[in-house]
Amino acid sequence: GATKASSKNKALLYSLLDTYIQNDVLSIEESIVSHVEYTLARNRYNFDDLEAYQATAYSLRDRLIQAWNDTQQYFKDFDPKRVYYMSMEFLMGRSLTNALNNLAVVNQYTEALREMGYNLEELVEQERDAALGNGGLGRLAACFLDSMASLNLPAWGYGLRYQYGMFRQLLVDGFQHEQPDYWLNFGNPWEIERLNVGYSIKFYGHVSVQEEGGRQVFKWVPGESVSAVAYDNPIPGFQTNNTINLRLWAAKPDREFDLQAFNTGDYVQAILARQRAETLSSVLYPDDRTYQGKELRLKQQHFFVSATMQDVIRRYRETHDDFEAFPDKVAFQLNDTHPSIAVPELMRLLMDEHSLGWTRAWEITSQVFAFTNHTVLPEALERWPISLVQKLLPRHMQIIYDINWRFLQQLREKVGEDLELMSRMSIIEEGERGEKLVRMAYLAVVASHTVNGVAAIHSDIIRNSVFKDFADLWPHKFQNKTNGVTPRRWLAFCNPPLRALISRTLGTESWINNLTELTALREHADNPTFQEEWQEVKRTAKAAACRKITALTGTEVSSEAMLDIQVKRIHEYKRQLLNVLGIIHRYDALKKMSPEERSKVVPRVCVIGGKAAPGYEQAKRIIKLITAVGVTINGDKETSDMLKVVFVPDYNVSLAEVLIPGSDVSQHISTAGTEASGTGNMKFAMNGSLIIGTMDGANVEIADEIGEDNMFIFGHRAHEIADLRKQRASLKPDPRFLHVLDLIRQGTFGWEDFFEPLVESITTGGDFYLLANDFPSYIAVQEEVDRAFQDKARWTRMSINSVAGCGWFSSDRTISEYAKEIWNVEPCIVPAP
Ligand code: IMP
Ligand code: B1N
Repeated sequence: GATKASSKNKALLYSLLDTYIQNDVLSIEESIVSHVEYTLARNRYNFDDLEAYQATAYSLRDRLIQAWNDTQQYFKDFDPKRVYYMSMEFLMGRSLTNALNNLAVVNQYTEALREMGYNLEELVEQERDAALGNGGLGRLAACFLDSMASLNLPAWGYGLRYQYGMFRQLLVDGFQHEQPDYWLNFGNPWEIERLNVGYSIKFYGHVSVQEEGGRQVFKWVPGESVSAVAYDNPIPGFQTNNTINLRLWAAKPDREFDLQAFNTGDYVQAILARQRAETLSSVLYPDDRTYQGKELRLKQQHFFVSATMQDVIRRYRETHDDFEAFPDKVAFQLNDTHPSIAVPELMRLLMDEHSLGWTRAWEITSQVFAFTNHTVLPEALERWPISLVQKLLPRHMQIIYDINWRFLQQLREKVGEDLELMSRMSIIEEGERGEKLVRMAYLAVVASHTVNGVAAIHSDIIRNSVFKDFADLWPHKFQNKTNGVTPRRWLAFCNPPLRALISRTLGTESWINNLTELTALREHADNPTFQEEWQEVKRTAKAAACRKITALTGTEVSSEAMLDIQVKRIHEYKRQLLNVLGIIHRYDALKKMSPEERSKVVPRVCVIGGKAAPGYEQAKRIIKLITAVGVTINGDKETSDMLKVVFVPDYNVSLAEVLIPGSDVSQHISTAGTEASGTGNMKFAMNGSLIIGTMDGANVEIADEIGEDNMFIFGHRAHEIADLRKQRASLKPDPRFLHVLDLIRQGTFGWEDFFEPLVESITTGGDFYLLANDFPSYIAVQEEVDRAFQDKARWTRMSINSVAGCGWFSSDRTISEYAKEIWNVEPCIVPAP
């Protein structure tokens, strides 16, 4: 039995660890070496870089755990309203540099490792990225955690602990190959396994109804059950002791569920069947923006959501006897519709497990959820077939029908018998061929007290088209929360020379927590000495980026040339193809010049990187086109001093941290109205890289903040797009556009048959993303870019003004808005130890 609390020597227990963790160099050395010896069981006088990295990570983890424990203890005692950020994706990247900087121990660790014979910068490279996300949506969740910790909010993240993260992209002959990302190969020193925190998650089976005391009681008899086990990941804030938690769930065989299976005789088969439960959380779906309707994906969603709801209810119930205060203590943010099955799950738990009636359960449910929409592309909207939901989650299907029925009643009372409107707004869609579907976005809208888009233009589109009927019904529900990025990872930690220059100039580091202070840089924008220092910072970062590019691609790139980068998921709407067409046009123009003319051209290195969803044929063709164009252009001695084209493989968070600070310009050129926000644009601007962009997503607000004359804006505006699409068939494209297509067709880059579907997609009435329409202004703005680059003072001023105008795009600003205007949560500052 456990020792009674009263017989424990509390005074001794409390004092024992008081002096354990100290941050002088010797203590750090001792802590690293003790992890080498006792955690890794290696010789303390013989360990390699990987082990040195791991021991360093464990040593830091001790420090994180201390702050984490203090924080959780304080939250528990103080019992503030908490927010839970629910996301199927968290694209965390590496943790070492982030932890060192946040705990303010970079110098001590650098020195400790140096004395022991190791180089911190090399150890950093040993860490695998935690790539539990596809792109912007997952990285946004990671930036939000950073801001929630730094703003001392009582917040937690909840997600899934995939064993295979985003695939590793390999290029073979210029074609994308996908390789498994088994990132846990050498363990994960940052996480804390909580084998004691586990919940049973049910699937399949049927629902039985019983009368109990004049009340109908629903009992879900599952056909399958797996266990969810918690893995906690401490998230430190910057210059605060507050350390919040990212709790990720992993599937394990359920302890009790299938005992009968063992009585049938085949013991080994029964064990193997149990073991298969673990596959549930094993892999991240690598598709962003194409909904596939896979059963395993819905299973993952329910698994994640059910574990989270049970955990939050359990925590709440530790300090509350009933659910009256639940909405005052709990806020859930749904990161897109992926966790929206949480709505019927919370209803089920409140009604079936905690005996609340429908009305009270709905009052509570509709006060705790808020929902963020991240895309308006119709192919991304989740719509689960009723037959699948019915089979996998029979009780949830009943609840969804009930929610819908009551919603439609309410609608009828308000607007009368408008059948057309009711079928338009119904959560259940009568699909083609009689197949009914659950519109998850509508379920989320109906149940949430607040719905938000992720940039001003996107929130307008939501209100005026995607959710127009709902916005008319409930105008107060709809808000905008423009995305942001953490200025720690994306400026201060990835670009130390720029951090130093800014801090020296402003005489303080307070801008890191209060990014609008950067506007003070404007007054230095034309100062020649400051410009010199600014250029020197860029040279350093650019040299590092160029070294990385050469290491990854084998192509020598000069850091004298303009470094032009487009890195993001490969997608037709993001128009990497427009970039390639522009490059081909540039090449063609170079070829037609005299050597004399050519020598006056601004040399350019064009870098494109990003992953294509494995089943997305057109995106994969675009990758091959980029590499094929690169082979031809880079191999052409006549022009290769003036133009290089490289595709960087396996774009991820860590590569972004090197490329972004080094770039001169970056491209964010989606068709207006298609990119909800974009966050890469903010990261580039924050590092003084000038933006070539359309008036789409957050670019619109970037232009407001840093000024259009500090960017290179081109292309048609969102309000023009619908008409242009209607008139596509009658468009006479610019001859230069047609010539570029001819060059591809003629086989200038080989593979002309393989590229035909790409050419086809942007000709003869196709061209859904309007490349032909925007091509002339794209070429014109590129010429403007070249002119600007030749005027060093002008360019540097624009670069300084970019950084100066980035204050609005700190995720601290975004999260403060969420906290005040959606969650109603306040900072809960943990006292210093
Ligand atoms: P929960 O809120 O009970 O789920 O706790 C979250 C985590 O905080 C747990 O895994 C505990 O390790 C930790 N924790 C919970 N209560 C306390 C406490 O009173 N002091 C310190 N840590 C706690
Ligand atoms: O979310 C980002 C935005 O900045 C981007 O503009 C937006 O495209 C991105 C299904 C998605 N929208 N939808 C997804 C991801 C995974 C998936 O399975 C959709 N990602 C975005 C942050 O707001």
